[in-house]
Amino acid sequence: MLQKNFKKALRGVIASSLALISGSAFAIDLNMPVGVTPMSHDVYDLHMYVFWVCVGIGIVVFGLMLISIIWHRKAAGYQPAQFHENTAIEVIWTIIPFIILIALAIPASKVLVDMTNTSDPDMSIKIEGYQWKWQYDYLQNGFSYFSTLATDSNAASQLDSGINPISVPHYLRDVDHPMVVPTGKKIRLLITANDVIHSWWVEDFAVKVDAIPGFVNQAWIKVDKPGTYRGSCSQLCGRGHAFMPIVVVAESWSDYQKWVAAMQTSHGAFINPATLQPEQNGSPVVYAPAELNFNAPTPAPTQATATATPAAAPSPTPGSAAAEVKPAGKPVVAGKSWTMAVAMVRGKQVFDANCAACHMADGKGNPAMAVPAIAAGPIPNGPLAAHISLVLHGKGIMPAWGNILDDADLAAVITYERNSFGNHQGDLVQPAQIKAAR
Ligand code: HEC
Ligand SMILES: [Cu+2]
Repeated sequence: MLQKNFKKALRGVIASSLALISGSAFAIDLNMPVGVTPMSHDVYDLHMYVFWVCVGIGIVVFGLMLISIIWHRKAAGYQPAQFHENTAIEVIWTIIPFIILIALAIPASKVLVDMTNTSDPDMSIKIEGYQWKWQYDYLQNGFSYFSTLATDSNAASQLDSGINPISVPHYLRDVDHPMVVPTGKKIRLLITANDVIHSWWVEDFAVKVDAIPGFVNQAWIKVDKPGTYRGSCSQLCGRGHAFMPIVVVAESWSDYQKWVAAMQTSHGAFINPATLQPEQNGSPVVYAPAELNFNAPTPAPTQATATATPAAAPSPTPGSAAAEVKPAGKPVVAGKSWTMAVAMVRGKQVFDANCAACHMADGKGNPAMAVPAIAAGPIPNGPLAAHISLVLHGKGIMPAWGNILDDADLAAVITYERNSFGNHQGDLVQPAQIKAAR
């Protein structure tokens, strides 16, 4: 019986492996990818060079062995030659490997030195790892944003979601807001982490650099051709390690500039709530220009609208990147006040990106993890000050969001919690209130 089951299982495994091979594996290169940056080309060339040196050594060594074993075998009557303690041979087989090692070390060191040469970049992007997402900070442009797992991947990855991951394009390899870079420019990456060690790895760039709290590691890229490049965190960083993919969109300098301008405009629009009155023209408010679609250069699937969860936020335009743009260190937003509609839209996005993992998208909490519900919860329906304080400072496994989100995001998410999931507190929290409560 057991044997029968085992055979059946084995047949299944073999059949599915064969299907895999015949389906796609021939399309999969067995070699390492050539990549799209000068660094990745150098790494690839180095790899090929070392590979051919190894092939040469293999041919010589196994060739000699084969000749001895097959043609000079004892059974064929050969007498072994005697060259014990032959100085000449010993010197030769010491010198040859030594020369080979030098011949490998010189080009390898050259590539290594090039890799660390981050001097004189055209621009710098700070990349910060969080449990479990990435933050991209465009240092010269004054904005930053979080890049979290795409909502369709997230939904499919939930226990008993009933969604077949195979039906999700780029399952666990897609994000809501990719990192966007221009092609043909030298970009310095400053890589660090906020909580535990992560590692930023994009194969096509030949960049795999540890993100360590308190240290800033460096790498650089110069992407040859426009496209979407995918990577992942490559340092086991906790429960959500598999759920913090990396997506980099490379586009031409002019497209990139348009994107930057859109980010800045939307950010500017955001801090001026007067332009965002939902009542204007009687039409539903559009919080971000259409071209602000983060996935713009790749008209490919899903993500532009992925944040459009069917929940009850009054937002017809979920692509509103504006909502997650942070005012890089400058508390521009803090002095301004905003309207309920603006706060609620942004609050929903902040909630879905940061809080839904534990409190669930429907606000019902997760009893298995001892995460309380926001719906009808005592704190979201109690005094505001206690609510703000809990979110700012955390408690137990509830993170201290004061260190992670800015005043505007916090004000928005707290407003959202107090007025969603059946809670009707009616308060509209202003960024200034968060600032005061810090
Ligand atoms: C890692 C899981 C986790 C995440 C992510 C998380 N929370 Fe919590 N949260 C908790 C836990 C656990 C508690 C219960 C804390 C306690 O009382 O010990 C909690 C409690 C709360 C409460 C009090 C609920 C009540 O009535 O008791 C609020 C409000 C809250 N969280 C807001 C947020 C907000 C806002 C975010 C996102 C910015 C967030 N949480 C993200 C785990 C999480
Ligand atoms: Cu990680």
